Amino acid sequence: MGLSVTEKIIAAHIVKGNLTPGEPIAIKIDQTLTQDATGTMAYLEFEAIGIDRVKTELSVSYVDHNLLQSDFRNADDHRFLQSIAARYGIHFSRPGNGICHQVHLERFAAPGKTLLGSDSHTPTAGGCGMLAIGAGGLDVAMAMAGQPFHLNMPEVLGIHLTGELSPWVSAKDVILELLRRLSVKGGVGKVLEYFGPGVKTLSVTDRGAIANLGTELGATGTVFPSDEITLKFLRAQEREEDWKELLPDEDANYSEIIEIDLSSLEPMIACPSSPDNVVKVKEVSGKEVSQVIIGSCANSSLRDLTIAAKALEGRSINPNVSFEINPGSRQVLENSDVSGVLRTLIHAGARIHQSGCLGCIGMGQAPATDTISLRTFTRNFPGRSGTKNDQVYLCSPETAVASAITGKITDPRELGEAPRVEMPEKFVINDNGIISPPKDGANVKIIRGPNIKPLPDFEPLPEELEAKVVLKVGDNITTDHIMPAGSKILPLRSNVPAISEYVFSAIDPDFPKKAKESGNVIVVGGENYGQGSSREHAALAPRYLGVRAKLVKSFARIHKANLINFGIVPMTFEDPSDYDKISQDDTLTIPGIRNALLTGAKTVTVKSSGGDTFQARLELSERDRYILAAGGLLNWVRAELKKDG
Ligand code: MIC
Ligand code: SF4
Repeated sequence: MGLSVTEKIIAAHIVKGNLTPGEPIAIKIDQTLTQDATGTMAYLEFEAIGIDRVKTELSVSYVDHNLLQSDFRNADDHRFLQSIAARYGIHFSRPGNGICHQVHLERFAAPGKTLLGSDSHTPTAGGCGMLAIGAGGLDVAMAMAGQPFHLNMPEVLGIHLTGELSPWVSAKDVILELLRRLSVKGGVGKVLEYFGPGVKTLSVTDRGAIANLGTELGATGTVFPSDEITLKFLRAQEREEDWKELLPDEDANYSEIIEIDLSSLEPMIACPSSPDNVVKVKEVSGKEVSQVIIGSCANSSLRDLTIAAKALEGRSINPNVSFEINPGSRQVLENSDVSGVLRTLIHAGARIHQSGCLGCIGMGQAPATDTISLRTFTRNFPGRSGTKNDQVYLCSPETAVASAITGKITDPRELGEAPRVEMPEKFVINDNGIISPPKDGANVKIIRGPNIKPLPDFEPLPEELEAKVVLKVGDNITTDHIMPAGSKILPLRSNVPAISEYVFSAIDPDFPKKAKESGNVIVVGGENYGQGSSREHAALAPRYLGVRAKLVKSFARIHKANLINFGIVPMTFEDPSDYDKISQDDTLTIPGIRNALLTGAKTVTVKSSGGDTFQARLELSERDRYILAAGGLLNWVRAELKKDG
């Protein structure tokens, strides 16, 4: 039986296990990336491991999230990140140089390699034929220390593309259509691999946009083949030497195949407030909009800015719309200057911002009360924009610009003949925003601001767990619910005691107080618990408040891994209807939980103060179990290192 591209990359990197889906494996990681909001913690963890220099082929630290400097804290973090990068052999991408995923695709992504990033949209680089996976900061720190990455061998879901996109329809519409069909949990445990004749009609930028939003399906990663289109892109980036061909075998076996005829797709839009709440644009057209933003790691490339500019030639922005451009990288910005795209956008009335995540993570750009904001972003979870009861829609740059012109949600096909967009044979390239580390960093002084607090220590798991249900929530709870972001909370990412005061703040502002009063805490939830970001603060901060276990119907992959890393036991209901037997404020007792973990038990008995007894499942590898018993990954690694002398 032939292999898919995903299986070929995994086979070339596997250090433990085999290619059987669902079984635990470990793979060698070639490259890592971090961004500033997760990076400060990841580097503190790397320091705590005690290695002198990173052991990867390439590690890059990006500053793209916390760009707002309303006091010293973010600026201090930037200096910390720059100094620690030089100390340990990491490339540093300066603030304003661009969003990690866009810059990585441009300057570092390489077919056939593995990339682990402390950001959930790391799979964007899969558009360039690599296996790129999002993870918590501690897993990335371990990869920088030369340790393999542990995961369950994913199923490889084949997406067979035929046909060609129609005018005014673009990559974002492909992935929105997939979100419509599969929902935010349709990709859990899977890598999505695209193949078939339609792939050749998509540029690497298009492929990157599709791979980026595979994350919203809950997928472990998205992989495109590496072909002559990939070569063309790498040549335009003056990185031809990084190319190698990587195609699936003719008889590659996919666990399932989904057919998409690109020619049949229409402009699509995700309505508030979930990326899978997708309909055709024409079904919601005519609604008034107050803000339109082209940006984020999904859609802020030169191609995206160019189509917007071409559509705007001879037209102006509607006076009731704030039309904003967040270029994905300085390369995008500089090239749009050279090509005249920038001038057209400015002339038409666009507000041009610096390169970075900005409003995508609530760092400014909050929309006005009770108005619609149309964004080319990745996520529209409730309140993520910074405005209460926000109405954020996600769409393509084509739909965005058409709506900015008319002031209403508009199917871009109404603009008439579609402009042609050509990309340059060679981009203008300038790497002065990326600082290479010195050969020897031993004498580099690490600069720490007063907001950077040491990592808390956590004790091992007790033999029996008695914990209070301080919160019971429903399905599809996101990490934005658990540990919100935004301009007020993000500057606290290097300060666990301070950030923990905001855990679950949008659901129950008293959660931190109640948790601290309760001693041990358990949170009960529904399906796809912890979807969304890779932020380990959504595990670390609750653990700091006393959360010792979570009992839910199902977990999202990265959040479950983060819970394990910080010693919170992830359990699922053996019988999902037992969820209804638990009330908030019940106390749950799990006798012998530690022993159950260490002896490999598949279930534990949970006794509720409400009088019910039921079974909870422990879907964990042997390694996960040791980590949990030790109270978290750092405790376990330190103990292992001691054993090795
Ligand atoms: C996001 O898009 O939610 C973020 C902000 O990029 C997160 C990372 C973080 O919370 O720092 C992600 O996607 O992992
Ligand atoms: Fe940044 Fe938004 Fe992309 Fe997250 S999804 S990396 S916040 S642009």
